[in-house]
Amino acid sequence: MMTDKYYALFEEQQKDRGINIEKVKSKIKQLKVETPSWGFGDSGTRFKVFEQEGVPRDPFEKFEDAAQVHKFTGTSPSVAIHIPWDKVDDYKALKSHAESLDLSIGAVNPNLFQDNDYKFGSVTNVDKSIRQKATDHLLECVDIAKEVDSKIVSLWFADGTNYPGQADFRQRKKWMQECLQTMYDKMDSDMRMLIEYKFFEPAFYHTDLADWGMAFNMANKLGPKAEVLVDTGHHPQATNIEHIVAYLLDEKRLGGFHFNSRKYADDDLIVAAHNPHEIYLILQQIVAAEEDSDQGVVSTAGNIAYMLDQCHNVEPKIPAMIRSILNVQNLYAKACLVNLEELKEAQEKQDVLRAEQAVREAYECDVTPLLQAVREEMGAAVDPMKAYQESGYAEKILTRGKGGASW
Ligand code: LRH
Ligand code: MN
Ligand code: MN
Repeated sequence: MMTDKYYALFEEQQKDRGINIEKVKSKIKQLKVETPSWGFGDSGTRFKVFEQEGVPRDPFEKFEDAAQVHKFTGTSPSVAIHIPWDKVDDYKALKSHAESLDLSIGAVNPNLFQDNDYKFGSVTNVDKSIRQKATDHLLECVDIAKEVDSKIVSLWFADGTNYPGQADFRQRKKWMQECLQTMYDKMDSDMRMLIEYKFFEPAFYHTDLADWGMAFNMANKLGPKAEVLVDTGHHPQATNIEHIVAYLLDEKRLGGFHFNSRKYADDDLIVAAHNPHEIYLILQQIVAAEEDSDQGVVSTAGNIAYMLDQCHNVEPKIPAMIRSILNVQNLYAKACLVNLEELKEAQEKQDVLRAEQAVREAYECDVTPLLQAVREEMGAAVDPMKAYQESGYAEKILTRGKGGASW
């Protein structure tokens, strides 16, 4: 097979570079990236939600579509749910359905932004009864997570204001902490609360959890079950996200990622469609942390919940998800090819160009033969996109018609 010829050459080249290729392969096999249920439904911008044909009509069908992504990539065995978008009468039935498809239910995401009551905030609302309602929803999501055996509840708040003077920042900070503490106390000791930040949108003046420092501080105040979630689309332009990631890893407070790409704001596009180098540099920090002498850093890196958070507004959703998974896998593979000893030596000698070269060289490697070999060994499709397109599934789901579930 042609693949073998190219792979043999690749392996030789990497061995010459001092790379332990078997270790790299096993790391790639271990990489799992969760898909978001909402990425399979209809979505759009604030101007229009376009309806696509064949979109899932309920949470059960979202899992069926997610199963296709995992079937061909072998890399996305869990699906995040968003409540109430994925509200069902029987969560145990949803769990069994997921398991019958070789999937599990991943992070449970409360939704505190789509109710009229939350116009002026949820856990930071000046009205105590609305704060209570929001807290009750957080507790409901902890219960759902327990019911479906998920260990993660992932929080994002739209809470914020549009105008100077509109609200009392410090008071709101206290209210948020109070509500989150109530939720935290209800979580089992092996559960994790992931706290996501975002600097703007929908609020245009201030957002209560605007950046990683605020999320980190909140996690620290709550305790060890709370960690920070980094959504790659949630920073001002030119933010050094890999530095944030390294910092949080060192503090043992990096809990997870929402991967997506953006050109301008929180665009939620296919991962690495824009600026793949940024995702590579993030993953490179993680791969380096996996080799840290501090076991706490190693285990933090090993427990990261990798998730996609995307909305496919104009493109077909299942292949868009496959593309994203493959892009993350591709960039992770490259990150594994950095010769860390060489990098360390260059850093110690303050050899700027050699250090930069060590990081760049791996990025420039074509990892196609490596990924093909790994997929073959994993029993996944060697070319997952092609295999999906030839499977006939996209045609089969057209019988669902238009007007599926939307976010
Ligand atoms: C907010 C966000 C958050 C939500 C998701 C739908 O922009 O990234 O993670 O839960 O989008
Ligand atoms: Mn997100
Ligand atoms: Mn977002």
